[in-house]
Amino acid sequence: MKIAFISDTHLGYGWGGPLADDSIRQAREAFLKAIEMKVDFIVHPGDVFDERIPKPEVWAEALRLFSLTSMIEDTGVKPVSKEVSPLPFRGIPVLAIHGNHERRSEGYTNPVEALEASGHLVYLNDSGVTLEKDGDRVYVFGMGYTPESHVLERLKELGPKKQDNAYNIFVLHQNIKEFLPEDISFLSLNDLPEFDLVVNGHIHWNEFRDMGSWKFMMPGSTVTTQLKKQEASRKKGFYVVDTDKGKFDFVELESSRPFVFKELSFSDADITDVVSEVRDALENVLSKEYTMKPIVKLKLTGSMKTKKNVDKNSLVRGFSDDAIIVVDNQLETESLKRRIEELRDLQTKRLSAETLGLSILKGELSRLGYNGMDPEAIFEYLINGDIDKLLEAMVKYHSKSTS
Ligand SMILES: [Mn+2]
Repeated sequence: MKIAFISDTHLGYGWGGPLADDSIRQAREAFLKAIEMKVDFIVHPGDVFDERIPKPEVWAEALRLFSLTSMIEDTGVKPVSKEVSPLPFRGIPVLAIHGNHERRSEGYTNPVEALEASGHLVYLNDSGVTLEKDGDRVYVFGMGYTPESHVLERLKELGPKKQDNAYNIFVLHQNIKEFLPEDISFLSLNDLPEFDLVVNGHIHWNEFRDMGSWKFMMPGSTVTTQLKKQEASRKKGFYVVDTDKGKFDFVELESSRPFVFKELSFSDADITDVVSEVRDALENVLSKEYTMKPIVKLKLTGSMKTKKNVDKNSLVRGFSDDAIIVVDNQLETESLKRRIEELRDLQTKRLSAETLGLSILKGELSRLGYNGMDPEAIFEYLINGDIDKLLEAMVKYHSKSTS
């Protein structure tokens, strides 16, 4: 069978800001290309949405997107089990797991589940489904995002088993040490179940590895959101796998916004050196032609002679009409000024009140040295006003971890 793997669409990313259309336009191109290539079904390894509670405007775009696949002729792929709803099998079926961006605590409905309820996809919530077409069978097992500290335990609990006489695919949405060692990671390639194909979301650039008896693949995101260095050197797109021919093709998107990453390092520099070097770099980057306004990320590292604050406005003045400029200033500066800049940066990224609130809560918890329950779970209870539920969950968490 021919399968498209489209990941981390982050629908609604940057909503209300200059990047608002990117996630929708780029996901749409991926879906339309997959339809054109006549794939038998689509797998989405998580982060369908950018937020756990998307705005109705984002919902409308998402529903339009997922309707594209159901408005065409059936591919003939059917679930083997009668218990699976027939609704997502109109046109091209879509299977999906939840990512960290849409994961919600127990007792709440996440937006991927809501898409299943409306008949747009099959939600693999730590479960598997067998699909069949013309006697060919593919088994897909999905494990939704699990907080990294629990992932090894969860994987052991689930113990996903391959099926006989089927092509076996395992889908997850986690960090993996080999690719992002600087982030919190507990999982390495060796911990993964050796299904014929293992597909991971979460990491936003594409990778393919032949592991001998099995293959490992990451489609990356369809939209630039993490602004990591590796994202700048690789094209956005998705994978199409032909299980009969053993072919793994990466399909590039044409509508993706250009992203340039530049790191400038200084040692004992004057503020004037910093300003002029940054401006030279911007001038150089922007002397090239782009299909649309690029995102330019400047990472400043090293030290300055005097601990003086670098004013972002003086760095980017005159360039901000031609590019979306993000300055990651890691030069030594006074901590209060840096905190103000952090807040300003959050504002310019136009984060929603929710994301802003969560990042403030995370900061405060880490300042207090609290490293118990997942801050995202705590936040979820708080915004829903479920204080009793939160206390209950905390008591449960801490009694479990001390016993
Ligand atoms: Mn993601």
